[in-house]
Amino acid sequence: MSLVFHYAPWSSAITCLWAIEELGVPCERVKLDLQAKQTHTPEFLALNPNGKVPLLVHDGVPIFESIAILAHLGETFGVEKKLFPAPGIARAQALQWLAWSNAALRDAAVRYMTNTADQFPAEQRNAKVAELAKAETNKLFAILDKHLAGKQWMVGDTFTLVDAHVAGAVTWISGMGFDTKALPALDAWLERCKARPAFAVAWAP
Ligand SMILES: N[C@@H](CCC(=O)N[C@@H](CS)C(=O)NCC(=O)O)C(=O)O
Repeated sequence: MSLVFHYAPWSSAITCLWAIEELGVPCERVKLDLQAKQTHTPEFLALNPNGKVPLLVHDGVPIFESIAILAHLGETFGVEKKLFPAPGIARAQALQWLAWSNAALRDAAVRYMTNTADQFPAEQRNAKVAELAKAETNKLFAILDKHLAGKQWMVGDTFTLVDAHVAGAVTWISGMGFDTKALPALDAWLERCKARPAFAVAWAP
């Protein structure tokens, strides 16, 4: 069995890196420099035509999109280790929160970032779009806080890779100035997630 994982620090790949650490599976890691356009070489584009990380190559077969990678790693290596639910209702809930994290939460936060951050040309930024994206992100944080009220983890009674993925998104979004302190259940859960040794490894520069 061979696993090769392509990533860049502080990118969408970090939650998959966190998952690989939690699972403890042997996996070659290839660190790429996004500024140097290392995801746009012909060799990389042949594996992922989108030119983006994360990318997992499992026994020679490339898999892109963080949710697909995370779910694949979870169902292949995580069920016995209780890091991913077995097929059934809990598995559906896991997929539900993974999809929500990317399609709703990250999407709103990316819209906020691209309409506020200096790295994007001023003439392409729109203050109204940024305001709406900020409100949406805060609304989604409130939904997460409500879901976590009275719970330790996102799905079931133990930490799973779903916690890693969603907490990874929340950590990144918090870095843009979104405060979690007024959301007690979310904030306490985030601290529990960040206390895991794998978090520090995944977020290293
Ligand atoms: N929806 C994708 C997002 C992937 C993505 O946007 N990756 C960015 C880093 S956060 C990237 O590799 N950008 C490099 C580029 O576009 O040149 C996922 O979740 O895997």
